[in-house]
Amino acid sequence: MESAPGVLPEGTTLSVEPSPDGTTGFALVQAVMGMAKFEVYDINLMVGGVTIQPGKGKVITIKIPVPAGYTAQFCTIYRVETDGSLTKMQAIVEDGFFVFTTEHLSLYTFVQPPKGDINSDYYVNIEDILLVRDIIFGKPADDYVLWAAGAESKADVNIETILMVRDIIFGG
Ligand SMILES: [Ca+2]
Repeated sequence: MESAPGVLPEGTTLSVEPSPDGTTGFALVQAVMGMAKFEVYDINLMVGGVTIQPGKGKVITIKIPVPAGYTAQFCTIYRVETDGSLTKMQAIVEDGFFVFTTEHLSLYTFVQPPKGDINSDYYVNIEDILLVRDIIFGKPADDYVLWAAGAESKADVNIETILMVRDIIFGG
């Protein structure tokens, strides 16, 4: 955590607690994240055991280590609002950390699309197969698309890719 001098009271510490499967926070995210892989964290500022907010207009920088098994560049960080909706955060990846700024601390989640999810909507379905077909027929593929397709280069996106996505759809 970083903040400009004077933004936070003396003795403020940052608490980052995982919200595992079975918690309300986890269930909120699970309800909207489809087939994606995600982690949920409860991030709070504490002074003397009491949770505080930075306060209006006071921005702090949060750094969370990228956990094992995640490809950071293809993850998105969201703040989980009290109504269960998600707000996308502008985050960067720096030295193995997700780094983002916020004025409000609560639950945060970082989400990685499932393999085969070519259009990055967190589900693998027929739309993704149609996109693979489009790429085979010449549509460009960026780094994310190649990752989701399990391909090294655009030349590796072929009928095998379609069969792979099909297997994912059918639980393969
Ligand atoms: Ca998809």
